[in-house]
Amino acid sequence: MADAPASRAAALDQTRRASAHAAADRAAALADAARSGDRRSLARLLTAVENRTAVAEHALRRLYPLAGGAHLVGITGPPGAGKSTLVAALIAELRGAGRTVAVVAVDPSSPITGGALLGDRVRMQAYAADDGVFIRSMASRGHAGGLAATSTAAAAVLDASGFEVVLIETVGTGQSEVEVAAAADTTVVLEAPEMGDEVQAIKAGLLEVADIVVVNKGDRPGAQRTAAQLRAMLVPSAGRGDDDPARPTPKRPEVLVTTAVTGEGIADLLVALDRHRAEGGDGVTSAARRARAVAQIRSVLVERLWERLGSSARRPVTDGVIAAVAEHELDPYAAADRLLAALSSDEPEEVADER
Ligand SMILES: Nc1nc2c(ncn2[C@@H]2O[C@H](COP(=O)(O)OP(=O)(O)O)[C@@H](O)[C@H]2O)c(=O)[nH]1
Ligand SMILES: [Mg+2]
Repeated sequence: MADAPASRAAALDQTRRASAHAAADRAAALADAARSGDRRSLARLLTAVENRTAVAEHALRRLYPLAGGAHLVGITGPPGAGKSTLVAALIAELRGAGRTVAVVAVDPSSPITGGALLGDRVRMQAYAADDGVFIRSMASRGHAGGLAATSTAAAAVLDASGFEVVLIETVGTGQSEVEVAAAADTTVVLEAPEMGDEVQAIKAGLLEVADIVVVNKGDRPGAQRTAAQLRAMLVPSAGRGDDDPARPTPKRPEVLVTTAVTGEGIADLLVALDRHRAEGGDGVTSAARRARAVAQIRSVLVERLWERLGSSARRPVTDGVIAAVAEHELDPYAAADRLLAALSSDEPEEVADER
């Protein structure tokens, strides 16, 4: 690319600028339509977010300042614990109270599988005629931090589109609890009774991120006992890690029992959710929002830096450094230092491409 004739480079730049303009125009149209209630535009925006397109970036730039009003609730836990059933019950409870709700179901393990979508289609049908409900499955595309980035961006779009509550449903895989917590104001960790030794295994993850722990399948034997064990276990312990600023400070979570299939305990869960948001006030909410801001900026920064390092002007240097690390001639720390130094030194800035 570096040795393309100047005229060709100029033509490429022009094409790139034209397509950036087209993306910005399309993003503005979609974002405005989504905000005025057009569900097809909203769905298209979320597809753009999922695919991390230029349209998504332009739309987020427009929508982010209009978001911030919704209560973002993360719902995570192992497969089969009853997350989807609980989400359906919460939707019913919220709608009963006249509140609007959007759901983003993110499955890090199976990007857009028929199964996940089928389940959503069934859930969607119940609310097909209800403008106060929007449900959407998304993949996280396996990026590092992709789950948090995708969930956060999708939640911002839904928030700006006027939904009062945004439920982010994710399969618990250890890391995903942490990631969903990064995207939510309030994180609910779901467990089923009869876990036995698993209680120990989930302990660390729970302590890190749960604002509310729900033992679902309250109709099964052992549910109350599991809840009691969890309450005993979740006593706050001293000196737990605040070494990572991107993680919310651990709190002592409330433990509730629900039976999602019958709706029992769901009203109490909604009360607990509202209380967490209200009590948290500036404290909890702003800590969560600050952590989210850090995570978002960090992910965009890394992307931007990597993009700049791959520009035609810098490509040869970047490729050389990558090759040197691959050959073990250079360690990755020295490589990063060298690339950063190259970025901040004499190199010409890129032609502004209005991204
Ligand atoms: N007995 C009982 N079964 C439940 C309850 N909630 C969900 N289930 C069932 O547990 C299974 C898994 O539920 P699902 O919501 O798909 O779990 P997810 O994988 O966490 O989303 C389904 O067969 C549900 O009908 C409950 O409260 N009691
Ligand atoms: Mg599910």
